[in-house]
Amino acid sequence: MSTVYLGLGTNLGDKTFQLRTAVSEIEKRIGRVMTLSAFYTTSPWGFSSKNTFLNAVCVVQTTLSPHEVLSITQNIEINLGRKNKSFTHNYSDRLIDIDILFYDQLILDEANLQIPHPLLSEREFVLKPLVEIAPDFIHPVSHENIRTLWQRINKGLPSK
Ligand code: PH2
Ligand code: MG
Ligand code: MG
Repeated sequence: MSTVYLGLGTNLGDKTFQLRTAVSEIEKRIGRVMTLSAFYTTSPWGFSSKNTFLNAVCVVQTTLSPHEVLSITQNIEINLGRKNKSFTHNYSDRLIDIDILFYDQLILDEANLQIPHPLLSEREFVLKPLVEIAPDFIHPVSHENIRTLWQRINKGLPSK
């Protein structure tokens, strides 16, 4: 059994409904959702939009491999109506986005899947819900815990 940390975000439609539906699909198809953060209203990061985001993270116990988790999260995104996928920093408004943040202490660097998520240490919208539910989790690359990453970004200091 492995533990996967998923980041969820939406800035279109009924955002609370989108996040709740995504979590229930994750529970049905990926594994038991052990912890779910609060839903945080956040400003668009890395692009400009008039639509604010609702973000959350959850911790899931799964027997699936990272690639199986990826293909199911992508299928859930499509089922929830996602049309436009962003490629490298060309972000756009979306009904739902589900990102793999961590998978145990695994480090994976492949063209279609990087774990840990390469930008998570720079993203307040990820670290804020993550520090709520997993402050002591150690980032397998930087070896710092989530609380430390959160404090750095919260003080406006650059991520290492
Ligand atoms: N996701 C992005 C880019 N920018 N900003 C916020 N606030 N929340 C997100 O989930 C988000 C973003 C790329 O997936
Ligand atoms: Mg994303
Ligand atoms: Mg994504």
